[in-house]
Amino acid sequence: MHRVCISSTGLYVPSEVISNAELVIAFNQFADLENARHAEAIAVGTQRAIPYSSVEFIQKASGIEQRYVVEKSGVLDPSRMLPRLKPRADSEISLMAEVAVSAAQQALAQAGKTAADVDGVICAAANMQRAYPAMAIEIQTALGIQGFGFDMNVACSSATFAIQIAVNAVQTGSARAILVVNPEITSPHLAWKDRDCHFIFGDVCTAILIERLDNAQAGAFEVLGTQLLTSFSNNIRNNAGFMSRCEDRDPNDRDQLFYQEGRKVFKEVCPLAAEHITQHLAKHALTPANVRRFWLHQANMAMNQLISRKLLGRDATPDDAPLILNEFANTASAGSIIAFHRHHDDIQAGEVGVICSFGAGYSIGSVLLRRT
Ligand code: CO8
Repeated sequence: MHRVCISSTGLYVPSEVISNAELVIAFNQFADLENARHAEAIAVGTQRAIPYSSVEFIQKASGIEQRYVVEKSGVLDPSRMLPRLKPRADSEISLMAEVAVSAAQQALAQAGKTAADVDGVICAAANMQRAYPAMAIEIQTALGIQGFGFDMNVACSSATFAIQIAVNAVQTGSARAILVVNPEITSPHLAWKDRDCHFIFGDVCTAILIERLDNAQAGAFEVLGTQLLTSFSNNIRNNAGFMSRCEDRDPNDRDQLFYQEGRKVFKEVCPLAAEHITQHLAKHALTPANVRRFWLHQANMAMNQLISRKLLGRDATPDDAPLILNEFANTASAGSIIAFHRHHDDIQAGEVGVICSFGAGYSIGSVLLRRT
């Protein structure tokens, strides 16, 4: 069995940013338009007026200050409220593949590796652009990697679950190195017309190079172990799928996009995640106090504070558990990887850290790392 490490990461950030203020202005204009259009029904009480969103609520409830998106003009157009994406011909690279190639090339360069050193690509994300051919195969080919590629989706835990698969493959020798890419283009799946969730998500792509420790540069993060958990819940859902049109559904039905019971998710997932991490550490004769840094999933600031408090028995500092969601919002499975990407340089040789994701499914994945 080979020892395995995360040798590098890469991050693609879209060039367009939407601040909370811009988002709320567009939403409130949309609410005015809709309420004027349905004024009669609202007056007689057969329809409810759409209430305004507010910057103060968003900031306080989530900690999110802005989000990057692949296209903002369509999102901020109150008569549209979704990104405007140009259709691409089959002969052109698709959007998810393009952003994944960018993040992957960064990861390869950072590790001093080329496509010839890699045997496989796993494209792991909460939403895939199409059913087939697999996004990963297009990414693999665009990067010039000989070997294999496949897609997988475990919502916000897609990245950590893919890390476990990649680690197993490298450990047993079926691959020398695997690139895990997480093109989280969430904006097309977000209900921008729903004030309960219109502020939650942003677009981004992360890449992670997993390889044999004996092939990696000094300073790589050895994977000491991975642990996955799933438990079915309807509290975070998206019913869009290939059967929707056979059900004679309106493609604009609310359940064809992301929807959730945010409060229930908060209450149920926080204890599960804290318990999961504690159990995982115990298997390695460690406790949360032995951990130098937690790179947690980035859905909600208060959620991360609560999980850290359960783990450490005190409030976590930004050094214990850095937050990136103020800048990026929730980027589904990429969130904990962005936190790692941005905040690992100061970890010393021998120190231990934990990447942990949690989200729809429910799904929880933790990756225990030690710097070499
Ligand atoms: N502006 C002003 N008021 C608002 C707004 C708004 N934008 N939104 C809601 N309110 C109101 C509500 O209507 C409610 O009013 P009232 O008390 O009169 O009913 C009040 O504010 C309080 O609302 P909530 O109870 O909903 O507020 P919370 O404090 O619970 O905060 C959160 C809402 C931020 C959503 C919070 O519950 C949360 O973060 N929960 C955790 C959610 C979570 O982590 N979900 C994970 C989802 S991600 C995932 O798993 C991956 C999915 C795949 C990606 C899909 C990509 C699109």
